[in-house]
Amino acid sequence: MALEQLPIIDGELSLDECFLTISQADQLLEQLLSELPWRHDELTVYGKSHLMPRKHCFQSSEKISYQYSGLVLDAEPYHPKVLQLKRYLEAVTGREFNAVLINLYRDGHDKMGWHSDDETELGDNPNIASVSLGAQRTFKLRHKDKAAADINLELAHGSLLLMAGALQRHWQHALPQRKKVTQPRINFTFRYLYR
Ligand SMILES: O=C(O)CCC(=O)C(=O)O
Ligand SMILES: [Mn+2]
Repeated sequence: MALEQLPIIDGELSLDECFLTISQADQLLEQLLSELPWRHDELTVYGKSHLMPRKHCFQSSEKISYQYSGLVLDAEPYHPKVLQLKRYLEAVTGREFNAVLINLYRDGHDKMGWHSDDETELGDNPNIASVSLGAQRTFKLRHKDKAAADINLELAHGSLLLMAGALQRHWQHALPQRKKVTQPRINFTFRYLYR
């Protein structure tokens, strides 16, 4: 399959629902669920600590750290399968990535709130390649100035969503809870961090 451009204003969005084959996605999910060094960090909100509603890890071949949600994550080396995925993505998209944030949503209670991937280290018009494995979940986008209707995408096992252009400046995204979902989901967001 191929990346298909979705109609959107103020940014670029493309989706390949079958970026990986089901058997590639199955194998990767099973191996990475058990082999990635998942962290379960706490966040402090209004002076109170809470465990985050997901687990995560951050990988790169460079000695970089990523400041995100009030945390500083130091990069761990790539898992060989994650490095392989990065190389495949770079070949398919023609874009370069030097780090990946990997989130584990253990079931439909885990989630991510509204935000843009607009940290300074990502530069002005970041390319963010999002690969999903496991339970299908809804990925929501909303325009910051309400200049367009909200967009809901179903991100399937083995799909690739590419966010590019001015998207992070004009839109926010979120992954809401889906309490009926009992299966885990892994999401990789490959990024390029400038230092
Ligand atoms: O899990 C997802 O699909 C989105 C993750 C995300 O937005 C992020 O890691 O910044
Ligand atoms: Mn994001």
